[in-house]
Amino acid sequence: MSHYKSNLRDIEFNLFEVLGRDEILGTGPFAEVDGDTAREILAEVDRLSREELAASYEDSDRNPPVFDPATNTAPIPASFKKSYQAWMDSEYWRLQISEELGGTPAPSSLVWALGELVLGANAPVWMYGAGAPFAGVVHRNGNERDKRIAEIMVERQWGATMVLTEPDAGSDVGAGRAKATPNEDGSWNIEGVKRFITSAEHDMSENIMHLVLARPVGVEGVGGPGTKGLSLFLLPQHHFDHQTGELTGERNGVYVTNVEHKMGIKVSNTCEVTFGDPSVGGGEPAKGWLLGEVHNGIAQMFQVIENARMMVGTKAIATLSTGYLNALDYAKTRQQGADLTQSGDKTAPRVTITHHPDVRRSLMVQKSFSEAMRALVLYTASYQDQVMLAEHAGTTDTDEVKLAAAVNDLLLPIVKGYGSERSWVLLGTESLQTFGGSGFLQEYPIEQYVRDAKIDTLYEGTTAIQGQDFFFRKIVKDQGRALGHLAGQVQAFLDAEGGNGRLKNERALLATALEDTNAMVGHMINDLMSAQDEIRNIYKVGLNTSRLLMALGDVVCGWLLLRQAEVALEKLGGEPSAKDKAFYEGKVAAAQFFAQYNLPKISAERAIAEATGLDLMDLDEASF
Ligand code: ST9
Ligand code: FAD
Repeated sequence: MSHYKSNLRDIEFNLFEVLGRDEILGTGPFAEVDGDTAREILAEVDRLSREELAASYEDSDRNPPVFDPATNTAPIPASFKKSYQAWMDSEYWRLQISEELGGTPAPSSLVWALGELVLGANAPVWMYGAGAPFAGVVHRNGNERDKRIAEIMVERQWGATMVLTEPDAGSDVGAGRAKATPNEDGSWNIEGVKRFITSAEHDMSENIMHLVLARPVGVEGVGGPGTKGLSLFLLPQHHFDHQTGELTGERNGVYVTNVEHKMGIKVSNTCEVTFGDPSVGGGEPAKGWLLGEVHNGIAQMFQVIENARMMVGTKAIATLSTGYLNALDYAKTRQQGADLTQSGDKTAPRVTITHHPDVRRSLMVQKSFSEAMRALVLYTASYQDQVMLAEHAGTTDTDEVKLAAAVNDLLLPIVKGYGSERSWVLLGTESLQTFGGSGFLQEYPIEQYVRDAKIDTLYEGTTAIQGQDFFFRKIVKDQGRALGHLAGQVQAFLDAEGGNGRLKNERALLATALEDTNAMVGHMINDLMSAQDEIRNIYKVGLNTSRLLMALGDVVCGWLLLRQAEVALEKLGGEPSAKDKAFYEGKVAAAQFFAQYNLPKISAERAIAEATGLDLMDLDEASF
């Protein structure tokens, strides 16, 4: 039986009943994918995920790849290879790339809906299979040479990596020391050691293209300090003919010199990569090409990072959803204790644990958060759809499209930072807990979910980095434009009458939560302004950036659920089937629960933010 329990009904509810994606499917850049095709694809990827992709989830955790230092390889277990091949053979990864690269473009919202299914079933399949979207970034930023390389990457289904991190440069990417020196033929030699590089070694494609940040040396005007001095180089594992793609038989001096032993996602090789070290491998130089022949590495790499942050948030949320549905199944059959109303009667019949108030609370916590965060992912993706449509129409310069791009940027740290924190915590405190002691066993998938989801709060920028990105870049630097738009959307919902009867109380809770978060933002901006006179006041801001991220995440999620509840209430007013009736009632219940049990906590967060002083920063380190 599959470990993976998907929620296709809710995915379709989001896409078609709430976000109205039928309106854009089959049009413009998405001409090839109309609404019916999208539904067929969803059904097939759902099946594929639950069956072939999920099949190796457990085995590849228990029998992960082993690094062989003699050959610098870490072969992938056969079970996982089968899942990977099933995904590649399905060709659905082509929905993520442009027609020029052999793709069939689909709206981002459909892509991330499919992403949820694949990532929930076996996330490393999606990651190893990301060569084509990586090629998309190469194509978009490349010159003629790079565009051909991108085509080859897709034609030959090469793997690809993003190579930023070094032992002394994690969150602080700008501290990277890997250096690049130019060769006379226009190529560059890279030297240095990178750490924690996902998918840098495996035996599932004939070649791997590394997208590497390194600092040019010996060239006037480039390669200064910090992130802005980094350039992006394309380094293949094996050299190849840049026209035909045929491997030349020459190895490039890019070697994996270690594979980490990890808590989770063990089949996803996390590699130390050594570039151009004469004592490693065959001692070849590590030769690469400057992407687009422009020194703009960090901005180019952020095109990959933005996609990867969306991926990580979606992975986390997908895992919480399957964790919840597994817990729900278990709770429906596990009998333990009598109903609380009969607790005095020792002969009372035993009931399933779904009868116990605390289990019900826990299940609804899981349901409401996983559905809220699915809504968050797909709502965010709907802004990406808008940008894609504009790119196709050549109208990206309009204020409306610029705003859509900014709103997407604002929402990304919520998807990644809030999504991963809430998911990882709830998988442990609620989903695993529902199983009692059995949750701790490897017989059930939850303990692996907990281990596999922890990474999501760490890579692609830790939660602290997401909080800072959210406040300093996405709110302050943006001068509050995107945030103003989002808050305006919530306010417009509150001002309208929809669902006002049954959801009256919850709408009032949302209004208070919005007011609280507005006040938090205002307070933090005042602290920031006051830092112009007293620089240490910026610490007060730093003490609250993660808090604000989580609070605003709750507001957006609360609002999205209430918006869904409004749609559900409308449907309930018609004549839904019994199955749909239960589904829509569940939507209303989840929205009410989320508002009643979470939103009031934001007032406390506001009080904490407003009371923030400098005591913590004044405390001597010795007193910790
Ligand atoms: C990692 C990988 O952890 C984990 C999983 C890998 C799985 C791989 C496979 C799946 C991926 C699939 C991808 C396929 C690709 C598909 C693409 C399809 C379309 N937004 O604030 P400043 C830029 S990898 C955009 O001064 P600092 C911007 O250019 C490791 N751009 O920063 C800016 O210039 P300007 C991940 C942004 O103080 C410039 O950076 N590691 C953003 O110098 C400088 O900005 C991390 O994530 C943004 N949000 O450096 C590092 N932010 O301002 C985490 C910055 O002029 N650390 N830029 O526009 C950080 O993010 C730091 O904040 C820092 C700070 C490094 C940016
Ligand atoms: P550090 O930056 O040392 O952070 C330590 C702690 O300090 C964290 O809690 C952090 O939040 C906090 N902190 C650091 N700086 C600040 C600050 N300025 N303000 C507040 N708090 C701060 N990298 C790649 O380039 N490519 C990959 O494919 C890749 N895959 C990975 C796969 C795995 C399994 C892992 C574990 C990592 C991967 N990484 C990859 C690296 C990953 O992106 C980094 O681990 C991450 O960015 C954090 O860096 P660090 O581990 O050095 O932690």
